[in-house]
Amino acid sequence: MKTIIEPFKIKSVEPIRFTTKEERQQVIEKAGYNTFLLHADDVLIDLLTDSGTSAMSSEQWAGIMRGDESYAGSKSFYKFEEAVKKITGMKHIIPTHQGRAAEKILFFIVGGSGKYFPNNTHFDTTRANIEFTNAEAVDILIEEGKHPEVRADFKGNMDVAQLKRFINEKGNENIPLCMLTVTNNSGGGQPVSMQNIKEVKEVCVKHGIPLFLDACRFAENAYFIKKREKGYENKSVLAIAQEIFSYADGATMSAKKDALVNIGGFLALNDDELAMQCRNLLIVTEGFLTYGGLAGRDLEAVAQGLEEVLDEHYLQYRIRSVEYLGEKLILAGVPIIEPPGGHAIYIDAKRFLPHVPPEEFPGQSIVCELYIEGGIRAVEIGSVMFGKYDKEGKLIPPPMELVRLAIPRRVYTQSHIDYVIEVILEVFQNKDRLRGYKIIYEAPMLRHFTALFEPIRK
Ligand code: P71
Repeated sequence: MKTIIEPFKIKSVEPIRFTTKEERQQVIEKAGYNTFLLHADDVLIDLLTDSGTSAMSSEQWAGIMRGDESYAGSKSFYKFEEAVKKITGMKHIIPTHQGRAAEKILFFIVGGSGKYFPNNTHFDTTRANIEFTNAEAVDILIEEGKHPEVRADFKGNMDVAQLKRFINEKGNENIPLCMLTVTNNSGGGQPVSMQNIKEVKEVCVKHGIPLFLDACRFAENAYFIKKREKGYENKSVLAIAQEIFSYADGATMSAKKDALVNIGGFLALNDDELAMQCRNLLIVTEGFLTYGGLAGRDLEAVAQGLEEVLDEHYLQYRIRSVEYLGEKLILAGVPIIEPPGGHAIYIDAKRFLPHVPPEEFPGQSIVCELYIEGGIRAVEIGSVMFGKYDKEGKLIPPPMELVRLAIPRRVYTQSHIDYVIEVILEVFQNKDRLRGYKIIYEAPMLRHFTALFEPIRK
């Protein structure tokens, strides 16, 4: 087998700025040791997120010029609608400016106190939008998915037996919908199998609960199904994606991931009544029905991106380039979630820094060190992002303490990734020197975006 290469050549480049370690030490201190608060210009390799950071193709840029900016009934909207319908098969396609806007509209309507929303694992914005309505967001992930070192093909699967128990306990009348996040971002970018989607759907049908997808990374999930699930090896990724959506009654999507654009999203629905309610809210908060907070040109770029993301050469390169980073780290003994996920590598901070307890945010410590050592920006997905407090103000940590290295789509080359590996290995060698952090400021919701930290000096 020959090297799997980037299935594109580069037409336009963007310089990255080099800084010294001393500069980075000052800059991160000034940012309160929170990488969200860094100036991107001070970052060399930006692995904060794969969201909105894709490089667009020449065809997408051409679409930007073709964008029809009519307020109502834009030609670009119909192109967008057709592209989304082709994949999702859904009846109502509602554009939104990004994923969380779709979530906000949906949960504002179906949420409220006394309601429960099960998911394999809610991502932070989904959880926040549910909790904002005083409803409860509940994670029902299979046990394997909670153990970084356990290798399994579909660690994003929902625990179906537990879902059944949950429905019996809470009552289906209190569960307006059940969600599946494909791939499971908070759990390591791990895919959900078609078998699991079908089983969850069956349970939902039996109890009259609609099934929704959080579909940000549906193409990566579909590719994993093709590679790992029996019976799908000869199906096209498009056909697999269509089958995934065929089991869903609705979907929220951040187009900033698998639609290969810098901004955009949508809500897709089959239910006429719910769609009408969502559209009414859309007009109040996002914009008219045919643009939903986006420009016509953005809709063009999404339509084109949805076509390109299902190209199997692209997906082969995409999944392989993430796996390449993971393989090299595993080989060097760095603990990561195994197997590598679709859009990111997740360092297991608990095993990387066993001497730093969750209350001292081991993930945040690694994130800061990666920046200081090599100008690499990553993000903590652990007690900073998902930690809660009990009545006594004691931290309730989530099951895993992770550092995510998210790989923007079509942006970095193999030598960028080789450099990232070198920096991680250097930090790993010096891990005993790393110390924990404490929070000195935090917002009441989604605190990770703006929290300020201080190193704990013992
Ligand atoms: C990611 C993001 C973007 C992000 C959000 C919060 C903190 C840091 C980075 C966004 C997702 C997502 C899933 C599964 C919904 C959203 C919201 N992910 N569901 O992973 O991963 O989409 O950003 O377009 O509003 O870095 P949105």
